[in-house]
Amino acid sequence: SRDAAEAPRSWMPQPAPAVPAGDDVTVMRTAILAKLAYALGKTPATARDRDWFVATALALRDRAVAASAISAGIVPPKRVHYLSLEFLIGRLLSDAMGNLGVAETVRAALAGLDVDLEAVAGAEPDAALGNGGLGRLAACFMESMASLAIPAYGYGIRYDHGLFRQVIEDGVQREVPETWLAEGNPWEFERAEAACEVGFGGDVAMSVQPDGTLRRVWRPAETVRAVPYDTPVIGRGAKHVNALRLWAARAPEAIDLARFNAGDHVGAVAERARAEAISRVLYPSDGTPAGQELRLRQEFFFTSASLQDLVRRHVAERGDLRSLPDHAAIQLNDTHPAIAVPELMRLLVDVHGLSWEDAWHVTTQTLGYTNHTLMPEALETWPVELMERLLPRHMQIIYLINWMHLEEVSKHGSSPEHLAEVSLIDESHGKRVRMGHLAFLGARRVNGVSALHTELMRQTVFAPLHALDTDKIVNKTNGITFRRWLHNANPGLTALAVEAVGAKVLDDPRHLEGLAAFADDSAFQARYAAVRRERKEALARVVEERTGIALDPDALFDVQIKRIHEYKRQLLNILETVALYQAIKAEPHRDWTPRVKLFAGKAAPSYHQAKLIIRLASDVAKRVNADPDVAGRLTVAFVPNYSVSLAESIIPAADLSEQISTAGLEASGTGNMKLALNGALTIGTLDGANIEIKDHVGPDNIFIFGLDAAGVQRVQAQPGYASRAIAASARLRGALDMIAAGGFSPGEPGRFRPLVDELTHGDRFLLTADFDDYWRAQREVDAAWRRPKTWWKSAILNTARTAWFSSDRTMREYAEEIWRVRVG
Ligand code: B1N
Repeated sequence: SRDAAEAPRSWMPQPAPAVPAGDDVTVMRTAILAKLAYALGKTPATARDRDWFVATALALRDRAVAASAISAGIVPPKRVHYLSLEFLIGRLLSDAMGNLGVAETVRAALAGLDVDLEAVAGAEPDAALGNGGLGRLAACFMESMASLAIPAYGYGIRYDHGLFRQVIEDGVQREVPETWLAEGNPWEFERAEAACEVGFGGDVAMSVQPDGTLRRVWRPAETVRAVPYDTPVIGRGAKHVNALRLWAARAPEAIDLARFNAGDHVGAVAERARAEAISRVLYPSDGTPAGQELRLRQEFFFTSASLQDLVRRHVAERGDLRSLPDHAAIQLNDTHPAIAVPELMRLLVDVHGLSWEDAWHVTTQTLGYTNHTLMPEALETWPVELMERLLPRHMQIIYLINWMHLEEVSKHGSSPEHLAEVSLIDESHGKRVRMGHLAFLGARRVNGVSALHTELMRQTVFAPLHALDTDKIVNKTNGITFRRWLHNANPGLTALAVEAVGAKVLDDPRHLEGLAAFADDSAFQARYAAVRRERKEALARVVEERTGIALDPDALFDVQIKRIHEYKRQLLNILETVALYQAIKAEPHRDWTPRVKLFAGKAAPSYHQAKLIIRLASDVAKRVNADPDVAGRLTVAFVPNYSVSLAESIIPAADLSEQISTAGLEASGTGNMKLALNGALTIGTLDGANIEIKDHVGPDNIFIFGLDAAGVQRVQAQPGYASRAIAASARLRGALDMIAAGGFSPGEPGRFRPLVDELTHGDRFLLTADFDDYWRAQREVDAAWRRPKTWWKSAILNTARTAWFSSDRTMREYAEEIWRVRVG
């Protein structure tokens, strides 16, 4: 950061004029200096990188507001409302500059002040309001909707603390609170005037209406104020701007004055602490249910506030709520906002007086539900007892929906077993509300996130409900925004693509296909490889800074970056690493392909096996990196604190992308798309979107191994497969034995016992079944790397043929088939 004690510069006294004048760069510089002076109260001499960031962000926000239809009071024909408990947006500066088309202007404006744009951009904290793929998907969708000019609100929670910061100490993950708001947030507008009240608890009473009819009214015991904060989401070319509206929880009364005056200074603010706890922290669970009352309070809090907000807007703009489906689509990102089904019914029936039938029609014509996982332990259910206590009126509505639903199903003659399967209430282990079923019944369309996942939804978890309405489940394969994951994260590759196929590729990624014509061209290959090389050198600097491990940019960079989860099988990758280490030591003079294995990802704090996998990766790295026998051939690093911004530096530098989940368990994956787009070749199973990536890039340009989803089901039906697989593979045994014998934990030989035990007794995720074929595929990778002409051809073809994975394509499909909203 800059030295505050530096001598004043000649340009320092220059006041920030109110009216911009001069060329673009001068105007921008003036705007930034004005923010620095009048919004921050700083001078260039006292400004830190962080202050320059805030000043720049504020100057850009002005332009976003100027471009916004919302500020212009335009009422679009129909809006999308994307409800998500997570928005993993990361940093916003380069998105904003890119989409406003001012990146070079800002760079020059700052350079003229002797300020480096990279340093300023690096001072922005990541908004880590999500765990992984689900939250990042919501962020990509928001960017694409703005770029496609789809009028939309994103609705979520403004967590004070996003996903924890991961510190690795002696291989052990420690979680440290994350404080992205500590120095304020220049992108957002607080809109205290638009606050809503959200109730909890209490009872349900009857009230006589003026016309003599009876209505049920919920009388909550407790209310929490939801205060919205809007962040502008700027579309490409700033032709359209949407809002991400995040709710903060506040107590209705800041302080209990009577208690305070009676001397109870802590008790006077206890209520407030309880209310505000709702938006305090993001749950760090990813794919595992957080069975906590606070989690249910978070879910209802943001869902209710969002529905109240959009209902209020509709009434103001259109009057009659029966026309809601014509003007609003509401998308539920997983079941976290599934309480929207009874909450919308309550608002329509109890508050606005619609008949049950009209309200049910409005609800089921407005809601859509996206499922992101079929793993049984990740499917949300809430105890009926908890729901009755926290949301008594909603529980009544759920019972009524269920009663009508079961009546309807029974008409066609149904067995008790069938009724139990389709019921909203699971009675197998205490009474619990099945949130997936609730969302399914309340939605007009239910979608999966890849072709395979959608097919498995129809065949497994949702099969009984699917049979009742076979048009309801549709597929919408995930996508990623190319503006962030190619244009901003990899400007070198983007410049090369523009040079080769023209600037039109920036507006329509389908033009990337034109790169295929250059795939064989050695001059083009050399330039493509040079871009990669430069990114690898930059990544090597980052990794050395964070871990002390030096990487050789000439080696193959093999990366597995994602949440740590047993089904994602980081352990399979580590086992292969150990086997490779042993093989190199056994034959040190063979011409091994030099490889760097990079791991990064967070484990849920209470997920012990996942934390042990991190520890094993770190311990393996320690031994391998210290062994001169393998030096220059194998290097292993676990890079701490994986985040959106770390992903932005790893992805452009990756040669090989590890997508090795047990087939049938990764709903889609989106890191797989980012890496393929940036030209990393995939080694992967036929799972999630890997299958569609293979279809697009072609089988010669991807390394597929292992069981497919059907094969997994077959093997899982054969008890004892793990011991047979281990017995059959000397290589696997060698790796397992070395780990079990303390080869990587000499001071504590039993350290990895739980991992070894899981593999030898049970092996839920079939690592043992896939190991040998994975090894085979990895040696194919080695051989391919030693044929640079074909390697780079494949890499270029990956970039050329992954245009379909743009989230613009995904959003167009949602707009047309789910939301029925016009694009542009
Ligand atoms: O959603 C992503 C997919 O690409 C991934 O394959 C999928 O694993 C991921 C509970 C989840 N599924 N379920 C979650 C996250 C947080 C939580 O509290 C579940 N995340 C996914 C986008 O479709």
